[in-house]
Amino acid sequence: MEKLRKILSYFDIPKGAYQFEFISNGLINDTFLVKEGCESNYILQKINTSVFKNVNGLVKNIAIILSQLDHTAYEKVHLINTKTGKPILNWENEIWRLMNYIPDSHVYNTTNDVQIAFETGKILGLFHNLVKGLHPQELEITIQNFHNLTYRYAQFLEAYENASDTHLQEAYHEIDFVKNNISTLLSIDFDKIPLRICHNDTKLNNVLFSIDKKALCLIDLDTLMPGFFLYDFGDAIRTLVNPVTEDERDLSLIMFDKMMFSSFLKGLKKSGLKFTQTERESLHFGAILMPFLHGIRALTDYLEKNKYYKVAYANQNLDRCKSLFRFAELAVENTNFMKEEIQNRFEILEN
Ligand code: GN1
Ligand code: MG
Repeated sequence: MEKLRKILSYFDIPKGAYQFEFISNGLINDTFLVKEGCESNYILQKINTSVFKNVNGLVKNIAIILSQLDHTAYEKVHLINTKTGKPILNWENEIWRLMNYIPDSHVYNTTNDVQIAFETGKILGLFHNLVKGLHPQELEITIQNFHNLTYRYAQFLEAYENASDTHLQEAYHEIDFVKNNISTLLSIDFDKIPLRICHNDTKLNNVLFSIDKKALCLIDLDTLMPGFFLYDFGDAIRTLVNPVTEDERDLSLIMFDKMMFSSFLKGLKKSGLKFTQTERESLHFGAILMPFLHGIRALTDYLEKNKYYKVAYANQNLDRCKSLFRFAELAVENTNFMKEEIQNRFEILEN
């Protein structure tokens, strides 16, 4: 607490009797809600610099994107400068930042509410509409090969080679799942899909909502980078269309909720975002690729004894992998449904 108070004192905010509440949603950075009495005022965050090695690039990207997000229907979370006018604080080799807290805003970790799905589609489309004027190459790469399956597979193979026998036995089925499915997933041709600026972590709990269930904005802008829309599409689908969390252990609870999928599409359509034909044809694949890719990443980290993600218990990464792979299977089963829905709703294309 004393340390947090000290860190906060470097930022350019009014003096106050602030208190700190740890927010446990993120798996990478350390996040705290800064409150004064019952009022929530700020979000204080320590950036994990072993994951985000290019902090200057990350800060630059966020500044570029925030300058594009001016719209009456988009509420921005911005960075609050330090007293010396810097957007981040470098304190004893730690990097900290402070952001405004939008009053009464909150996130959903899971939902089966179709309005939330609609709103998520709408805000994601608005975000993409607002940033599409920028050239993707204007952004720096904050994590190399972040959604590159070839790279993630290579990381997995290395972890597999070096894993303990116990880990290999425990993860036997999941390793098999990777081996059986990897070639199909790697065969997808990205060449004709347009590169866009993507958020690259559009899971449901990175969408901020008001109390009357209106989506306000996307949060967690650390992975803003060039990418394909199917990435953002897939991350939103895997967390919206499945009513349980990504580490759910009861696999029978994992579902592909078609109503939620359609509501998300309706919201996306409402945003007016347009796709090229190849892009439109790639979207359903995002809903398969992203849970698979996150599953491989979780499995790799399990085999490496949890070096990357924060875990609450030793097998949590394996549980995440099982549940993500189960959703990927369900997405495959729903391929035709997804394709038809996407085609029926998005007939107007850009070239
Ligand atoms: C990590 O820390 P958090 O929750 O924002 C990860 C994402 C995953 C997510 C959950 C930089 O994000 O890719 O979707 O966990 N971010 C990074 O699976 O690895
Ligand atoms: Mg994130």
